[in-house]
Amino acid sequence: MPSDLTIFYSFFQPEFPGPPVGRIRISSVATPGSKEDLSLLTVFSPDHSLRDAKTELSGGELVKPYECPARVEYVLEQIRLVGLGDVVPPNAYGLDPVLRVHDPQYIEFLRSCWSQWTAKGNKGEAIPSVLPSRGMRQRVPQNINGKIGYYAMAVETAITDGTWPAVQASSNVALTAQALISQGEPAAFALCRPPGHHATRDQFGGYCFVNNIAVCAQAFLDQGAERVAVLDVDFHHGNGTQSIFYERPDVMFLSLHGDPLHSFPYFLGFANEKGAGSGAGFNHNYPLAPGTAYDIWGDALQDACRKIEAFAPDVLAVSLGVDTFEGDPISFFRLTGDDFKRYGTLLASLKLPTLFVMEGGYAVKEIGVNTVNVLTGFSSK
Ligand code: SS9
Ligand code: ZN
Repeated sequence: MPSDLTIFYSFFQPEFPGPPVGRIRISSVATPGSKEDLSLLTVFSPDHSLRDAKTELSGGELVKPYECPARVEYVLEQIRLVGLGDVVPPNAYGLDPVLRVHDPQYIEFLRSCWSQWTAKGNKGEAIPSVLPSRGMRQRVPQNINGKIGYYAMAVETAITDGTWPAVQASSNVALTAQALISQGEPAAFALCRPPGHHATRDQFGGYCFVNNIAVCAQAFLDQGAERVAVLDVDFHHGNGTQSIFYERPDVMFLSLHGDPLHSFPYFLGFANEKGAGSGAGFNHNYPLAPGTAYDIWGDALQDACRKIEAFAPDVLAVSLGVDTFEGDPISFFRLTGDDFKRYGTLLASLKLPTLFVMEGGYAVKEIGVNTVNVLTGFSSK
C-alpha cells in the first residue's frame, strides 16, 4: 500500500532498536483514523510509581503533590476499559538519546542528587532554596544545596529517592512509542510519568525532569526525519520544549496554554516568541485567557493545525496534557470531556504519523476519561 508515509519511513536507518519485547507487529501503513486501524498502541511502565514524592511547595505549604502515581493508573484503567489497543512495556535505550537534548552535567545531577542531598544531612525531600536570579553568576556550585538551585526552573518539585529511575522509565516509554512510529505504526501513546515539557536542556521543575517529547523529536530527526512538529496542548506552556528547539528550523513548536501573565511558568510562552536565528518563524504560542472554553481553544487549535500543514512535517508529536479540563484543580480553562474527543478527531485530520506523549492533568478521577477521549477521537474518526 504505497503512500507518502511509506516515503517517510524509508528515511529511517535500519540500526535502531527493535519493537518492544513480547510483541512483534510491523503494521502496514494505515492512515490515522481509517477503518482498518482502530487500535492505538500504548507504552507503559509500572516503574513510574518509583516517583512518589511526599511534598510539593504550594501556597507556602508542603502539600501532597498534584503529580501523583494514581494519575497514570487511572489512564491505564480507562485504556483497558474502552479497549483502545495493546499496552506494551518499554525497551531500555540508555542515556544517549537523552543526552542529545540535555546537558550531561545536568543528567549526572539528576542521577546523583538524592544521595548527595541525604549525605549532607538534609532531612526533607530535595528542594532548592536559592536560585541564580537576576544579576547573579550562572555557575555550578559544588555544594548540593547550591547545585539544586542552579538546575531548577521552579521550586515546587521535590527530588526524592526513586525519582531518577522513574524518570529513566518515563523517557524509555517515550522512546519506545517513538520507535513504534518510526517502524510504521500510524500512531502510538507514550503513557509517561513523570511528565517532561517544562524540563529545559539543564533545568527541572513544574513536575518535569527529562523532556520526553524533545528526546523523541530529536530521535525522529536522528533516524532520518527532516521536520518534526511538536504540538503542546497541555494547559501550561511547554517552556522546556520551546527553549530546546528555539533556534532550530527542523522542529516547529506550537503551544496552546494559559496566558503566562496569569499562569505557570509565568516567564515564557508569550505570543511574540517566534523563534530565533535559523529557527525564526518556527515557534508559535497561543496564550489564552482565564475561563477559555472550547469555542476559543478549538479556534486556536485550528490555527495551529494550519501552521502544521504548511510546515509539512514528517511526523507530529503531541504533548498531551489534559489539565485544560474544566475540573482541573491548578488550571483555568473550561474544556469538557466531549471537547477532548472533538480535538482528537481534529488532530487525526492532519493525517500524519502521530506520537502522543502524556504530560499534565491533575483532576485525577477524570484524567483517564479525558486522555482516552483524545485518543479514541483520534483513532475512530
Ligand atoms: C500549584 C502550582 C503548580 C506547577 C505546575 C506544573 C504543571 C505541569 N500550586 N505549578 S504540567
Ligand atoms: Zn500542565
